[in-house]
Amino acid sequence: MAAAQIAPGFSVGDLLTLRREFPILHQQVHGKPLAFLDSGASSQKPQRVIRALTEYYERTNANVHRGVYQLSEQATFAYEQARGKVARFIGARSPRELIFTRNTTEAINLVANAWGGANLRPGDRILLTVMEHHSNLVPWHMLAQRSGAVIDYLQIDGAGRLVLDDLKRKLAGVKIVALTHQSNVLGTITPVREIAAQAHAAGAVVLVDGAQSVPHMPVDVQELGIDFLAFSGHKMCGPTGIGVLWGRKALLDAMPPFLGGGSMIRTVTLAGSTYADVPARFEAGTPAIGEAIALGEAVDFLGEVGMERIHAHEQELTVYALDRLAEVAGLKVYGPLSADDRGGALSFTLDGVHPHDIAAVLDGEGIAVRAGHHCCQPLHTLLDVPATARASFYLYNIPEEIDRLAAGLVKARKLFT
Ligand code: 7TS
Repeated sequence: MAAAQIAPGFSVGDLLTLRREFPILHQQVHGKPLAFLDSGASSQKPQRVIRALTEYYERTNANVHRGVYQLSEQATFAYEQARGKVARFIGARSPRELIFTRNTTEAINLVANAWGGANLRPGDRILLTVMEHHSNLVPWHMLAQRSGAVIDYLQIDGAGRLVLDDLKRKLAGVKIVALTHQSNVLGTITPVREIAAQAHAAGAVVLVDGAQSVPHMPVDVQELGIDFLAFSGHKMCGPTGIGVLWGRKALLDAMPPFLGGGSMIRTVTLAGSTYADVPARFEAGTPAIGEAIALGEAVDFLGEVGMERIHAHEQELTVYALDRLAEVAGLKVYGPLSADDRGGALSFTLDGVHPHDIAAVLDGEGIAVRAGHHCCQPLHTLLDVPATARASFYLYNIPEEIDRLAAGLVKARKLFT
């Protein structure tokens, strides 16, 4: 997206107000103010989301879809209301297209098992990209092993962008394309709409891993023209233990169940079972009720702040961080070096300093970053580094935290070289 097209980010006043809503941010770590730069792993939660969770347990807690008593009806109403809020947030046609899962990982496993099990035959092809998180690789590896399907990968160029020259050829015989919308390592935003259109023309369905996009930019499933979208509540100001699979209704309706048990059946006899309609068919057992309700509160919050503004703010931070990090001697950033087609996950290495040592020195400065392979081992093999350090931004981060990051990196380099 060109800078001119995006809404302006936040004013200093907006940011101060926003930050006040996140109680965890206002603490000292090792005697320094916390600079939380690891929202790519899990975001912090505003007070109103924490309150929604505790209020559920204090006032409404009861199992859903079973009791006729008032509390159970209230819990069911709130749970289904949350489904509606999240569905609207991503532009779904109906809340019935939205399945609550534990996280992105479970949502992708659901599709690989239920859709993949029913649709893939030996020799069918699955198309992924080399920059996928393990949760969008391993379920397909497992499916390929079970079904005899074959996996191919879209490659990346030196700047970390997908190579699409040979997309048409790679799509031949492909039944499903599964790709990330935003890389959790490189920050690359992928051209999902273009890939989905070509994939559909080739007869494939498209699953998008939205774990790093839905929290950070406006995502509309109709506009993207995709078939499945997976994302996690905990990365978008919601609680852990709640995630989402959105799917086109016709595809979901045709899919057999993934997990079996209570709540997902129509009838059970000793001879066998028949299954409920979607979404109940895919929500076996007692769901994460309070967490779903609190995720509903999180999307209300994000919607009120405005996803365009959140994206614009993160782009401003990313431009600033790319500038500041370029001043650090020996530092190499991976992924696109312009903010136009990247989000605010910045992975880097520092000559002579192991990424874990970078993270430890920064921790001493009160700065939280992640180090490691970020669940993207194949990508790190390709980049020819065992690990990187990563700073990732969200709506509550401020430029001063990036100044502290740059200073911390200079200090780490001095300590270790
Ligand atoms: N896909 C992407 C692109 C991710 O970044 C992550 C988590 C997942 C899937 C899995 O999400 P989960 O909620 O099911 O665990 N990424 C990270 C990360 O980058 N650091 O910690 C978790």
